[in-house]
Amino acid sequence: MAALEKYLNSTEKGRSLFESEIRKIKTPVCKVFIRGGKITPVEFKAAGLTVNSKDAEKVKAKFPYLIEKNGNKILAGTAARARTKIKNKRVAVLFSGGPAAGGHNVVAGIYDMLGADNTLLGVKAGPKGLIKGDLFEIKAEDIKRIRNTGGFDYLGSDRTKIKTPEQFEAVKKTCRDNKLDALVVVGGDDSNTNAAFLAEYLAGNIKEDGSGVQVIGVPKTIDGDLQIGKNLPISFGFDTATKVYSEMVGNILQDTPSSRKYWHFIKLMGRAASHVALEVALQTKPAVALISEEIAEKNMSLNQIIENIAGVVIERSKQGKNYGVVVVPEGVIEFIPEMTRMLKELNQAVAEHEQELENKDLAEKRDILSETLDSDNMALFASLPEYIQEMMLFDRDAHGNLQVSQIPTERLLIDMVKKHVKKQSPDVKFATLNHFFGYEGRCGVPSLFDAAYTYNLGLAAGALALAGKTGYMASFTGLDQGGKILAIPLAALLNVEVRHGKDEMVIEKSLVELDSPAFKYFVKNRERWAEADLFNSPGPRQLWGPSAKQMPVTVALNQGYKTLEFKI
Ligand code: FBP
Repeated sequence: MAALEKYLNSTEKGRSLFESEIRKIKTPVCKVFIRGGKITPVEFKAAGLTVNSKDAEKVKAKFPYLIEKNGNKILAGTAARARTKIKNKRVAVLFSGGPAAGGHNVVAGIYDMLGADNTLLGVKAGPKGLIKGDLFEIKAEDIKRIRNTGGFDYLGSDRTKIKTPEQFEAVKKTCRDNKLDALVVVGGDDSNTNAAFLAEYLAGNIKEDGSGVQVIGVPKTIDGDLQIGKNLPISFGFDTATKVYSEMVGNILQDTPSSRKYWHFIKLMGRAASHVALEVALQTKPAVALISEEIAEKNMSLNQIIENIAGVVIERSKQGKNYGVVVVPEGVIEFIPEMTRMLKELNQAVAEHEQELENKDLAEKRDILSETLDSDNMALFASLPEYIQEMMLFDRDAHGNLQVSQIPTERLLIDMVKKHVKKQSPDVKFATLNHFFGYEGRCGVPSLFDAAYTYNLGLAAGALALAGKTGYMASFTGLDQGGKILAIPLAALLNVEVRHGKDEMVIEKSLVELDSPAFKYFVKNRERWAEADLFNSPGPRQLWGPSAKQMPVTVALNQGYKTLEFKI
């Protein structure tokens, strides 16, 4: 075989030159973990900070063990006074929910913290694997292979919610069968809510000596909606995803004045909150970026949104710029108040008239629905493009609810803006293209920020396991000044929310706040970005060189940092 061919074969299975090089990168480690040049466990002490549930009494009734033991006090990781050897602990780790870059480094961090005297087990395929008892021992050679790599493929993941008594019982059995001392759940708001319930359930009488199994959470989600002010600046995966999207949006922006013929409507992932859209807007400075939380708070109608976008299109056309970029957050539909009202009524009407609607054409269906829907809701429904009306009547989940994330919002906006522009200014050229960037950003090689952030979160989770703590989520903050390790009590984070018509205790999703420095900065500048081409094309995320140490812009602004550079 020719030498080049031989080399090419040797790069199979994640051994491209790039992947081989990134495995060698030494991620920065918070100095609290280093003693004598080696990774060392830390002690956890009260940090003088608290988290406060709005429903503290109800939480206390449901989580007597965790509230009694941890209360609402945040702990800080501090250098241990003496080196104590902890041996023979068995810790398992699982991924839960959608993938996010850096998950493998969480595993590496836990592994390195536990050291050779303890055992780390991997749970295959997320919570489902925990219920089934599908665990395996993680070895040093695996860690070498997965370090700094993207994806969740080493363990796998799923979205099973552990909720029935049988599922909790099965988890208990898995813990006993595998002689577990601790379980680390790497997930978003729902998975960390689940971790709180597991921590309470597994608190006692699990092991032979009558003690419990510790449960520790790690904050993950590209959506960035698991943040707790200064105590948790961001969930991991957000930085990588937004850097990937910013590169792609930046490239498209660079194309617009080059080809001078298209308006691009780009939907960005982020099921509910608009953190991703805001971050990408701050990194790339497009002509328009919608922020769902602003739309909801200002009670904007779909028509107003369309008018605003059309206004920018017409104004730019006057300057000869028949091109531009509109950034659209994935979840925007559910934040338009009149839309949510209409969809609620539509869901009920479709369920009531299920049989009548069958085998009818769209006009006939509208007639049937108009007898039930309120006139405003009916008018809004009828104003939507017909393919969207069809989708809204057919694409439903097992509970009969519309799968809003399936709606091609970017196409809907294009069609409605087109109609509006044609009516207002028939001579304006408005050629469009639509895109959806989502899966492209979840599994790429982690940015240096995410690689370091996740490795330190893994070290923190491992240290919490060694310190015998349960019911905490690991956090890493103070990212402009060397970093600070925190442990946030999970039960105290819970609040009562109505989900699927029932009261549930959950960790609230953190949404974009309109009085946050990041949103204010956006508002201050967006008109200039709409008018003139002031866009950025930030390029691929870099792992070496001056831009490698850049953290998310929204994080730096909201945390009040003076610089974009993370310093660990
Ligand atoms: P997590 O909150 O579980 O991290 O997932 C977030 C997300 O990436 C959203 O942005 C997106 O809407 C969703 O997952 C897509 O889910 P799926 O992987 O089931 O298609």
